[in-house]
Amino acid sequence: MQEQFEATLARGDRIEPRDWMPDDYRATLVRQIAQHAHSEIIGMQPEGAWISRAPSLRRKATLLAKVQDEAGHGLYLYSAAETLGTSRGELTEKLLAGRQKYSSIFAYPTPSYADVGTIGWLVDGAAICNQVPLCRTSYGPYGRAMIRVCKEESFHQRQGFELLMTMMQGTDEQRAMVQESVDRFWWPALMMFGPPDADSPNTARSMAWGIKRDTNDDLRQKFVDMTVPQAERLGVRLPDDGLVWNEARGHHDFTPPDWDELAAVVRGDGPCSAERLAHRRRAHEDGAWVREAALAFAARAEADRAGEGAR
Ligand code: FAQ
Repeated sequence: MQEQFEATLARGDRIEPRDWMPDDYRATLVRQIAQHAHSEIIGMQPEGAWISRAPSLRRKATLLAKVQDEAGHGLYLYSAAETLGTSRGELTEKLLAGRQKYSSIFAYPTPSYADVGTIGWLVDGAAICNQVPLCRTSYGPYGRAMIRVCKEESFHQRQGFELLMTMMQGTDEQRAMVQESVDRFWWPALMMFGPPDADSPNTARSMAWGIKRDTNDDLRQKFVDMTVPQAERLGVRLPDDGLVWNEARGHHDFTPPDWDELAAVVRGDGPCSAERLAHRRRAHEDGAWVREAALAFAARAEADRAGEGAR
């Protein structure tokens, strides 16, 4: 069985739910997919806070649609995790108990409306860099979920860029709002890719299994290279004096973010960590009656079907 698993990976074929897989491969996938799903759901909060205060009907409708898309991404991902023998309820309980994580980026506040644009541009931009290679991940249901997620994330990134471009063409005050927001989000966006490769306990094994296709540092570099010309086009400054084009490397050099800060946020000590989990817990409790009603409806439908079968 182990040989068959390895041969499938060596051929570049996908592992499917019914295939044999090593326990560690399964556990790693559940960990990563669950963390990813939780990020999408918790990630609805920072931007969702602006739905009621969006400055126009068009901006409100766009933001509503984007936040709903994130909910959809969470659902595809929980479904992908369920094919590995776990349930969405179980994963949610682990998140609420602090036993599973969500992306560090969502532990930061969104005090300014410009943050809606910055999240679209930088956070969805980083998500695209990280997730496009995951369309080729070795586990079938995860890779297939990623295809639609990435298409929608590209659209989200464009909407963020367009929002910021509109503000940059506005008043001095609006331009200052954009710059202030970019100054706050730049470093946390770099942290989204995880710790440096040398300090990443999971990367080597996840790469060998084809779960991850690129290392954290390679994806971070790709993000920086992609973002610099976009920042120039927008007319914002990325807040790093060490950010320069390195001709010999064919890449931009840049200052690494504060890794101690990432470690603290990952531990659950981010500026909004407690608030995000408390909000998620409240929403889960408030939704209990919906889950109970859906289960009762399903049980009733099942009983009706069984009754019809017996007649
Ligand atoms: N935040 O050994 P590694 C989105 C943890 S995009 C929190 O390098 P790995 C879209 C890591 O889990 C965001 N924890 O780990 C959106 C591990 O801890 P563990 C979601 C982090 O897995 C946009 C430990 O540190 N995207 O939601 C972070 O090989 C706008 C050691 O790290 C994904 O989840 C972090 N930044 O690589 C939504 C993408 N970094 O579990 C709304 C899929 C590391 O051993 C609005 N995930 N950790 O206890 C991945 O690609 C990988 O899991 C990485 C981490 C790259 C995040």
